[in-house]
Amino acid sequence: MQSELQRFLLQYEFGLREIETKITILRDEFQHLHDYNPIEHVSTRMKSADSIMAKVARRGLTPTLDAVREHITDIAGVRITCSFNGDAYRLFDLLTQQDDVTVVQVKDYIANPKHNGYKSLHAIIEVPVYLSTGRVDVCVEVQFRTVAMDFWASLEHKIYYKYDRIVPDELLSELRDAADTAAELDARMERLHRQLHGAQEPSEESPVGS
Ligand code: 0O2
Repeated sequence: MQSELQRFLLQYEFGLREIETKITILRDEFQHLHDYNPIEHVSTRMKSADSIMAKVARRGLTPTLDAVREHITDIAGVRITCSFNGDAYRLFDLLTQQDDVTVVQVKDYIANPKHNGYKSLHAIIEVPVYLSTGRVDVCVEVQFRTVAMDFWASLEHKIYYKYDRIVPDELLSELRDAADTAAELDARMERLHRQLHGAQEPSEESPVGS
């Protein structure tokens, strides 16, 4: 069972590598064509077997690999931190329009921020991986967000876990204020960037599906 699980998880690691390669190609081509890099940094993470199983238990699923494949879509995760919201949407489009990428789900928390102020564009995408035994399609969760929002989210995440998910009201309201400040900074920096590089449509007006 252990080696079966390891082999199963390996497929997701390969899926992660496929997406990383696609992002690297987009970034390098962008740099070459426009002399501009829309990506500040990219990080990847694999969910551990223990946290996959904890999520399976929380959801009351049968602990089988088939159930995990069907229901746990964030085993492989990629986070793309961009300078501006416009870049987040543009990269989302460029990645999801590729022929071998299937979009399973999109949550646009940039256009519709969460109640706590969280802003990020999430996509669950499926990508083929070719093994010696043939093709398998694996899900990868891709998050696109700005540097300012990444800064906010990493602190909020720490606070959330420090307080064991029950954050005091006062701190919640401070976090919401900080999220507004980060969003204002994003909008301001993007305006300045557009002035520098010529007028383009503002990103906040280009949510997914519009
Ligand atoms: P980690 O450690 O980053 O992986 P699901 O994850 O499918 O059970 P959910 O919450 O509906 O359900 O999915 P969603 O909204 O797409 O969020 C998944 C991930 O987005 C989270 O993964 C976080 O990484 C990030 N995220 C979502 N909401 C927030 C938020 O309010 N604050 C911060 N800081 N991050 C958020 P994990 O598994 O929670 O954590």
